Amino acid sequence: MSKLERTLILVKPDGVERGLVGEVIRRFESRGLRLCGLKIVRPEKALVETHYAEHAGKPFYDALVDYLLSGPVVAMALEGENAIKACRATMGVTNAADAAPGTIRGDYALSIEKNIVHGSADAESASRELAVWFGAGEMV
Ligand code: IDP
Ligand code: MG
Repeated sequence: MSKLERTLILVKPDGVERGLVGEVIRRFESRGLRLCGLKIVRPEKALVETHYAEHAGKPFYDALVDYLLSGPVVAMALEGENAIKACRATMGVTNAADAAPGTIRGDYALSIEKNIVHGSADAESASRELAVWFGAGEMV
């Protein structure tokens, strides 16, 4: 069934540092997703901890928070039919070493940690994460 959805995508600090912001946006826009929010931020630690609350306590959690704090992050809200699943497919799987060529992670990353992009996993995460990164009035 097709659903009009919004999802949160982040270009993580490694993606920004490597100049991949335009490439990431191009891939999502080419797929037919519409930008409805876009900004570059140096997030506070508390924001990153809220964003990644589901991973608190895992062995990689502290390194993950440090990674998100290591440089500017580009946050975007994307809208389209089945946007959440479509964006995850365009990104490729978490471990970039396993990500298929043609996906963002499969074309630009090799590691499970530094993997260029974040995308919301499901509808509940998407609405929670969009509210973490975008204030009222920051999306069109
Ligand atoms: P996702 O980004 O594909 O949704 P999650 O399992 O939600 O993957 O993990 C969030 C992020 O945490 C990953 O994108 C990656 O940066 C990091 N991460 C996940 N698993 C590991 C791990 O086993 N070691 C190191 N970092 C990890
Ligand atoms: Mg996730």
